[in-house]
Amino acid sequence: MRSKKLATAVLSLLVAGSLLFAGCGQKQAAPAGEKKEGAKFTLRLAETHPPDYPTTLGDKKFAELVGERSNGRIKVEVFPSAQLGEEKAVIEQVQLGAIEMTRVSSAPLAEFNKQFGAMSLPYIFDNDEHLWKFLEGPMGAQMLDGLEKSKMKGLAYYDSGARSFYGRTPLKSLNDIKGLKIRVQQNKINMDMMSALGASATPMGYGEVFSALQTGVIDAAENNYPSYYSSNHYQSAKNFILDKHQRVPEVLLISKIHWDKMSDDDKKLIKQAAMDSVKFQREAWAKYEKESEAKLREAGVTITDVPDVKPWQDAVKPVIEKYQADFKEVLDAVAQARK
Ligand code: GTR
Repeated sequence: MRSKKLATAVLSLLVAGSLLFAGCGQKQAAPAGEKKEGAKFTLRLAETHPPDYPTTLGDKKFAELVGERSNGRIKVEVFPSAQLGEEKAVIEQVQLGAIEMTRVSSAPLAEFNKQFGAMSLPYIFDNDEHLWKFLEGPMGAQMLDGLEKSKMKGLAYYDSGARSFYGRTPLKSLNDIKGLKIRVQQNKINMDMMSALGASATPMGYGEVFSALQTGVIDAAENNYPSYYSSNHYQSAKNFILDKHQRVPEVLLISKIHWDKMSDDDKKLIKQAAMDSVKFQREAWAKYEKESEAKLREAGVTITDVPDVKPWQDAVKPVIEKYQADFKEVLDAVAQARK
């Protein structure tokens, strides 16, 4: 399904790339400085989810605010449904400046900027409130800025709820996870987490998971209710266990190459619009999370609650221990946000 999309992605990149600076009467990407002083330009924003998904709704809100506040001078064009490629490839393109913006999960970002790996550590956040207190605190901001080292500039965080396991076979307890082949988001912390749980990790792009579950290449995967539902993974993996092992925030970001070409006023406008889109995105998230849960129950998915996550937390302790020193600064801030 996605390989066809990839071909169209390349095509749309070429087309969009040549149109990008059409407003300034240019055919090629402009050299540094070109976007200064009231320049008219377009920013393409790559999104992996479908048009009605809450992160896409956040992207579109951001686009709307940028359009309004710049009186149509700056256009943000959202490309949903992985039209511009899978997350990992998109991040590479953003680093090169071939795609201007994206909304991605912190998990694939970790392979490009080490600090984001901390966001994949299991059970470091107690609940949403704890996560958001951290994200809105000084370390959250520092991590977004720290992306500059990796040729990107982080603008804001979006909500992504909690991730839990789902599989083709009944999942009633931690024991049922053992021995399974589980698809993970592409980073090394997730690989370690699966070993700690006695499962084997299969990293792959999000778009490949549907057919991998269908054909039995993998036994299970993990995600939040909205992704589990909108990706149709529930059709072949009908067993969901609410272990909530991770809360991995979404990040809205822009290529540093393009960021550096903008005037200070435009940078302010873009940063503010991103931050102002967060409230809308979080509301859209809460709504869609409830709706998707209801639709999954209606579709006959078996949902198992985990009233006590302690055995799960104990099982993944070696992962925290392994990375504790690497992520000390972030983990200290996580602990601080708990108070
Ligand atoms: C979703 C996230 C996506 C993608 C996906 C995955 O929750 O919003 O950006 O990272 O998970 O599992 O690959």
